[in-house]
Amino acid sequence: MSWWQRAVIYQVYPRSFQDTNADGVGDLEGIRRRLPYLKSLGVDALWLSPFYKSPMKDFGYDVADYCDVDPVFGTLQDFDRLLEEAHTLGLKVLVDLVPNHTSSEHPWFLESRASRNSPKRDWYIWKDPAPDGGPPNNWQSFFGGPAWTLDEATGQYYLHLFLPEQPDLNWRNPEVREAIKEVMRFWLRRGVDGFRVDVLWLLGKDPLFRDEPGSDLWRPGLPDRARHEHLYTEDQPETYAYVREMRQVLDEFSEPGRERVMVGEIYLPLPRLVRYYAAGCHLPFNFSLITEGLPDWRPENLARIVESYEGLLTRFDWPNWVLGNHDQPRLASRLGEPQARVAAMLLFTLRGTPTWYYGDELALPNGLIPPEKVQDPAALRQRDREPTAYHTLGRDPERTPMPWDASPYGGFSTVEPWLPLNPDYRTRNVAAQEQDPRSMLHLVRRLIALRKDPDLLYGAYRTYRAREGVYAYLRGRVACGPEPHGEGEGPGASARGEGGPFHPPGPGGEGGGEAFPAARRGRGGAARLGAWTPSL
Ligand code: TEU
Ligand code: CA
Repeated sequence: MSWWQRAVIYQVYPRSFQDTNADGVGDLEGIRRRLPYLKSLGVDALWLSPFYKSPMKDFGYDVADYCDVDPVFGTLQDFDRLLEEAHTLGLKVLVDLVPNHTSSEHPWFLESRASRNSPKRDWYIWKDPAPDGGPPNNWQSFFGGPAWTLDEATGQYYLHLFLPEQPDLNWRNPEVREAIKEVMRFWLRRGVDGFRVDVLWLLGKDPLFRDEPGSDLWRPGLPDRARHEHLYTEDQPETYAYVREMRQVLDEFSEPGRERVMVGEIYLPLPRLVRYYAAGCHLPFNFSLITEGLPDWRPENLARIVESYEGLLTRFDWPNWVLGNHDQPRLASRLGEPQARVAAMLLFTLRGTPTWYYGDELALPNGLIPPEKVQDPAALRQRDREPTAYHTLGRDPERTPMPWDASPYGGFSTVEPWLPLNPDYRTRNVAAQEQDPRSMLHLVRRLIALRKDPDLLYGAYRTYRAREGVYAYLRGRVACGPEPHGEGEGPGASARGEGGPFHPPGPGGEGGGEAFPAARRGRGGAARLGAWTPSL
């Protein structure tokens, strides 16, 4: 077992964690000062969203210099200090790698757009206009509108799957791949433990730039991008080769006990997601609880999700689970606090590495963003279309400042923060929940501690029951045997449940023997029963 298989990963959105220089924006020094909090929560690894030099059109996912820190977040020295202190505390640090696109102000793009003959022209994706002068094809941006912008000076369009200020790099060009691998080496040499790779599933593009076919699923109100299927703009065959190349760089820097890992942001259906394991991605983010579980939080549906994922993994693939991130509405707002607690129990007791989003341990709900305070370009671009509702769109609500205590601005800052604190921050904050043993904070801390139990870390998964408002499952160190005496009327054991052990045995070398014997006899013991009711 490697560290990243035992770890709980905690995502920090640096702008919103802790401000230390009174500019209303969180910074690296703030994260450093809050390391003791993260340590006390019991997490093992931090993933930091981008803190690189950026014009901040997409709050750091538009990188202008991959190898420097944006002044709003601090300096490279601040980063080194944060990393060193995290390591001293036994915390790993993953940084965000944004290889699909740069900022339009990155020197590479400035050079590329300068002329059609620029040596870096082919570092980005340039195409002549269609015969009518319009965009080269019908590809749509994730943020609405065409994925192509015309550069008047050179008369060609460039591709951007996100904002026009985020031109897509041309991954077919080996120089581009080498440049990004050099960026990886830069941070690996500084000592980072790995990367969360942004939009990994979008790196490859159809070389023929074919139009996307219309989607049957589209209806008014859905984003433009949903007008079309995504046959040619995502999950292309060459993307697997790109992943393999990146993995090789990580392996160059890995030693036994000190693997450097790749966590991949991949929004794909599970059967396509799991192929990224074979390509070399250690942890292709499994968003199925977000995309399929939160909209349909019934026991039967949750069991179905868990079983279909378990059933797709080979014995070399280590599972992982996620409930929230900086692009998704807050867990507590989707489920309400009681079921958010249940969701935490689920996340920390399923098989595989959990990733936790900052603030969810307080059951922090979506923030309320007044129209004039909207920051997210995804929302601002809807302003014309949704003049009365645009401020409820976008991703600001899940990016509000961490409420540390009841002081003005919640201990996040001494000045007005870049986004407002949640209205209830005087009662919902870290200090208040520390005092309350029944708080979500205490629950999450206890769950993270509980997860260190070998049964939960290494044990198999098996559905025990999933019907009539109850989802119960077993976790244990040995392979699953037959159904427990007639109880298996739910969806049943996972597809991987039959036969011999299908995962490495626990540290003591356990293995073999009867599956969940204690549970089957209806007593406590090595196997654990995870179950919940809405009364928690
Ligand atoms: O997100 C990619 C992505 O697909 C999201 O934009 C998602 O579709 C959207 O937020 C709706 O849920 C990554 C980053 O996580 C996001 O913050 C960036 O804006 C985006 O890439 C571009 O780098
Ligand atoms: Ca600051």
